[in-house]
Amino acid sequence: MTRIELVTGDLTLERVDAIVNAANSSLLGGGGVDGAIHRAGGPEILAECRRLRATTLPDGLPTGRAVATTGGRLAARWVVHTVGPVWPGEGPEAVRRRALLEDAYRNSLALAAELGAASVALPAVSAGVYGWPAHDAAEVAVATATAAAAAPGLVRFVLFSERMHATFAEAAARLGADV
Ligand code: AR6
Repeated sequence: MTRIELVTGDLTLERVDAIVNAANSSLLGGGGVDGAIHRAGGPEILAECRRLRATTLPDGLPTGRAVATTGGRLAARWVVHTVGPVWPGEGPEAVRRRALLEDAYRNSLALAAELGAASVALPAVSAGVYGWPAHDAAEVAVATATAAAAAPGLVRFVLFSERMHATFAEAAARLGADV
């Protein structure tokens, strides 16, 4: 059984086994939560990302996939890096990319479980720089976590603002999810 929690806060301060990074395909850092994780976790995380690029991921991490590194100086033992899709605007392409956002959550949760994490904390992937509308990003996140076949026992969404927290709570209520 997986328990899902919604909290407002800073993901980098989470005392969980693994945190999920909303990265980009390069895995070499960026702004938003990605920048915050590298700043807080220190250079060991980037060094491991560079090793991954030099070995198994020469073309980078495809959208929707997940890969793990050390948590460096973070309380979390692992960072699970995933890449959400960029919002393309309303239309058929949004439907296709929505499936990639589901993949990002599903693959991140499965990888955290495979590593042996009992708890994992996640941000609202794609809902910042990548522009995904918050209400839909929240719905994908909660629906995918609720339905995940493989996930740690505790899945905690750490939302950066009260507004995003309320948006996730509304999505959970719409879905009838137990959070
Ligand atoms: N803790 C929790 N949530 C945070 C934090 C934090 N410390 N900082 C930001 N957020 P974003 P994306 C929220 O832009 O949309 C990067 O440059 C933020 O308010 O971090 O997937 C990457 O390198 C928003 O709700 O990720 C990529 O290039 C959510 O985290 C690109 O941004 C996600 O926003 C990825 O864009």
